[in-house]
Amino acid sequence: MPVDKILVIGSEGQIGTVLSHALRQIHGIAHVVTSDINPPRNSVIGYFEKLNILDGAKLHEIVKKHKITQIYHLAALLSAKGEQNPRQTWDVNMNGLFNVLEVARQEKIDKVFFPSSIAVFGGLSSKINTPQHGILQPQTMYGITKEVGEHLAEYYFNKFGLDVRSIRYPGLISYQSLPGGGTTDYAVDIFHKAVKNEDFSCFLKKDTYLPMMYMPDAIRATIELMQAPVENLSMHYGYNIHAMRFSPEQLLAEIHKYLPEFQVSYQPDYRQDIAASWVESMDDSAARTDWGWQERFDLAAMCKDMISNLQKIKHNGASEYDEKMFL
Ligand code: NAD
Ligand code: AKB
Repeated sequence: MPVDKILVIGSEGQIGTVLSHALRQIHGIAHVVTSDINPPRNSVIGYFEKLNILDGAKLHEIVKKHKITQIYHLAALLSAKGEQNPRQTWDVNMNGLFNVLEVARQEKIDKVFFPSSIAVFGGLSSKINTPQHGILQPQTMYGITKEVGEHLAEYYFNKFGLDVRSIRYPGLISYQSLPGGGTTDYAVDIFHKAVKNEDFSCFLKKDTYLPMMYMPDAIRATIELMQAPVENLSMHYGYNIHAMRFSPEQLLAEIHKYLPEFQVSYQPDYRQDIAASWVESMDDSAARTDWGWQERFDLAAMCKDMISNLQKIKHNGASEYDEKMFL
């Protein structure tokens, strides 16, 4: 039976750190190549290739060298960073994806994963239980690149038969890795401050509702989508998936059950406008029907697990990024 050989691009980020570890557990260390523009945060386990995704020739070389059969393309600039540098965001997010799709087409890659986001919604999109095929009217450069990215993914599937799969992730919460430049990052940072007994200044208003998901659910969703038989998939652009919806004040109330002394103040900045443009919950019935998506963590279960894991990390004096902890 042919063996999968996987390339993770953007492996040193919030998702890549955890996803690469999960993929190594499934496929074996020798079958997962990680790559990023930045050097690895951990002592490298397996193969690592330094790669700027804008260098299409180097990407092609890596794909051929390792005989890659599947690509998880995570490298991107996220919403908050994206508004500070829209041109670079367009460049990295669009031309990076284009390079990946082109090499995948030329080298007949079996499957490509491209993460989309709730940032594709905005403007006239309905806010609650937002439909899979509703209005997409992104208000950020990041969201625009995700919407166009979804169209590009579908184009490559229809035109060239390239099996591209995609999920519209909500804000992701993880203890293993820190987020990088997003609007939902407050929901990770708040835990780190709480566990360190430090005050937290929140950049969103206390009643700003956003859809969120715990990282183990997001990783499982990604792997389940990638393992689903292609004939079960009704679309090759971003699947809505939903797990929980909460505001900063609801999150704080849950954290207070474990750490009642924890103090939060609210100083909304430009990220408030980004959050206000996004939806609060999504209709994910297509994902449930097509590949059996089902969340496992709600707000209470996520908070309990986050706090317990961060307390263990604090107690052991280990870095959040020390992958050996999770082996
Ligand atoms: P992140 O910012 O933590 O990680 C992105 C990684 O990409 C970083 O390690 C960075 O060094 C790398 N990178 C940036 N520019 C690069 C380039 N030119 N070449 C190669 N590597 C480059 O982001 P993340 O949270 O891990 O997100 C991964 C993907 O998932 C992104 O496409 C993001 O849009 C999407 N997503 C994330 C979330 C979330 O809440 N984390 C939600 C929705 C969608
Ligand atoms: C961000 O806040 O930019 C990301 C996302 C929801 O896409 N976490």
